[in-house]
Amino acid sequence: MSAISRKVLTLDEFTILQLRNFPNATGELSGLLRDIGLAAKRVNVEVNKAGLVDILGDAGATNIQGEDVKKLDVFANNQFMGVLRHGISCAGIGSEELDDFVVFDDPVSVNSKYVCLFDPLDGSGNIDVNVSIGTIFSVFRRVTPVGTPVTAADFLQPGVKQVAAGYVIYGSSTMLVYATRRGCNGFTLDPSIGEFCLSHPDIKCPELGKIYSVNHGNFFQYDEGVRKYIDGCQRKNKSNGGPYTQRYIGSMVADVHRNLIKGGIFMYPATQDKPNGKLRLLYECNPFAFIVEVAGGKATNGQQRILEIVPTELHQRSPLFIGSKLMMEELESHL
Ligand code: AHM
Ligand code: MG
Repeated sequence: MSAISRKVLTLDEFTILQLRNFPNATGELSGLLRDIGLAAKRVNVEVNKAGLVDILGDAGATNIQGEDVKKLDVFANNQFMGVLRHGISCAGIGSEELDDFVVFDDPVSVNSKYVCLFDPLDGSGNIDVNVSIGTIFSVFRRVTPVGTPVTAADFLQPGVKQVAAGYVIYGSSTMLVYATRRGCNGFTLDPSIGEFCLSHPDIKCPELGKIYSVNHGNFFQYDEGVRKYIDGCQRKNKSNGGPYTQRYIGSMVADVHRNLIKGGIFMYPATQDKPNGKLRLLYECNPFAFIVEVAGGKATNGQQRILEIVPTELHQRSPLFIGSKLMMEELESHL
């Protein structure tokens, strides 16, 4: 093996290498991913010292959805918004933490062709207890003309139109995983050089896994079909290799990441209390649906492919079933 082929690729090197295959590409998407990687590194530093400094705990406000906002959520939101605003690849953003989308209308940003939606710090209920949390992002090509301020139409596109989607997991090590139509790749942060390095090339979700992830506390609030499927997960079944193992961290990024690598199914169904489920379509369901589909899995709301839902609101919620292809097909036969 030559010295070059042994070399570990950084996130920047990898995106530039991809770019070389497209002579007409402008490099804007690479720039966007570099900006996101930078914000992720800054957030990672704060997440790592969350127990030490007074950044831990409630910021004392509630977000648009009436949920407590933790200080680190605010910090993460500001970091991602800041790098994208000051970068040259993003014309506007939507965030879980902001009531409305934000237009970047300075002369440079207004000429960018992408908009970005993100959940800056998902699983924030886990911050206080040192459990993995994450950032989720979704990138669309705008539908309004370049050079004009972005509008709601740029953000309310169905997930199939995503150009890229990804997540960062702040865990035992910090990883950035992103997918484009060409594949899904994972990068682990090497703290000694402060770079994300390609560690999981061309991720494929196993067709069948042994893990199911769901909040069992809500079991009696789920529809009959969902309850039947969950019941089946706990029984010996030669055709599906059951019984499965139940794993539920309560951080979607960590739960779906594990299932993506090991094979499994993650569910956040509708409940009596939450008839549309809990998770947000635009910055939680859509990006993961895109990533998991690129990796060979499936994602639905129980009736429809997640990526085909046409959104009507920035913060709309959706039930979510996502994971290994054969497990999803078995679930669908119950719904
Ligand atoms: P958040 O965006 O307020 O952090 O909520 C999203 C999180 C997901 O990461 C996780 O899968 C889910 O909420 C867990 O919810 P529950 O505690 O109801 O099972
Ligand atoms: Mg969140």
